[in-house]
Amino acid sequence: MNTGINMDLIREKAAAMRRDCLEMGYAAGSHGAHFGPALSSIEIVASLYFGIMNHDPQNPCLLERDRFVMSKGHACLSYYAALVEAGYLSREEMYTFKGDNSILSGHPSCHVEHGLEVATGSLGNGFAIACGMAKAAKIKRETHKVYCVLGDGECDEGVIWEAAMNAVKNKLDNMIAIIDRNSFQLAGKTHEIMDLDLAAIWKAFGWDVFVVEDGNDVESLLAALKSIQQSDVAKPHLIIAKTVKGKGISFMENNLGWHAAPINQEQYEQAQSDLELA
Ligand SMILES: Cc1ncc(C[n+]2csc(CCOP(=O)(O)OP(=O)(O)O)c2C)c(N)n1
Repeated sequence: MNTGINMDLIREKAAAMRRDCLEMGYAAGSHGAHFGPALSSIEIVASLYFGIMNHDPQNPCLLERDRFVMSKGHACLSYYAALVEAGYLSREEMYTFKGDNSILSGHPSCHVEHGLEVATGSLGNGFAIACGMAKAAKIKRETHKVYCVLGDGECDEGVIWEAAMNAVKNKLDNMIAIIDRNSFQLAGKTHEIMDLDLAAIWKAFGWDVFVVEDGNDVESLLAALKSIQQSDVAKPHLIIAKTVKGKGISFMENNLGWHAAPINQEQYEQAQSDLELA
């Protein structure tokens, strides 16, 4: 359970999570991995798991636990890495990523006993499910929160906006969405594919919107997340966190070629030394 916020701990966990992502992606061999989308989201996921969320790895099914949904399911490496660092998954399990019979598939499947709440990967659906979970909590008068990470390109999906409207109608102030605004999607730069003013649109839909200029900075993220925790605004909350796709590994940063790819030994060694230096 979280009793207070330790910024150094979150930074240490974030650094460990980056190394875990690299290890898992390398272990997946020719299957490759979505390195870029995971690396941009590391500080967001680390801040939630090690600074904000009420959860207990010893009791993964605790009714009062805050729920986490990785709606951009292809970025599951950062989610799995947080679960490893928190103790929901063993290191042995970590190295089974994408292997036969592994619970750690290329997109998350549902294994609540390991902290995996919701199967995601079809973009937009995770967010809609998260809004449904927040509504269910309201109906049952449960006090936990639902935290959901989504991609900026994911906001092109129609289901996002159906769920966003519904969340406002139902005053789901227990719903906190965080957009990993890395400005890239699968096939190009997000603004070239669909040039959306995300802050303006989400505000127009009725959400309580925060913009974090450096979403790879733990302190900035925590400031926004803490003010949401203390807020009495009867609206669902959204953080738009501006991040760097591939953050932390020099040749992956802002490089669309690393949205998803296998990594060879030479690249792995370069990435290792980047992460050691970071
Ligand atoms: C419904 C649906 N359509 C298409 C895809 C294929 N797809 C996987 S990742 C991706 C891009 C997502 O971009 P973004 O949300 O910006 O996330 P990023 O990878 O940049 O973090 C797409 C289109 C999908 N997973 N689901």
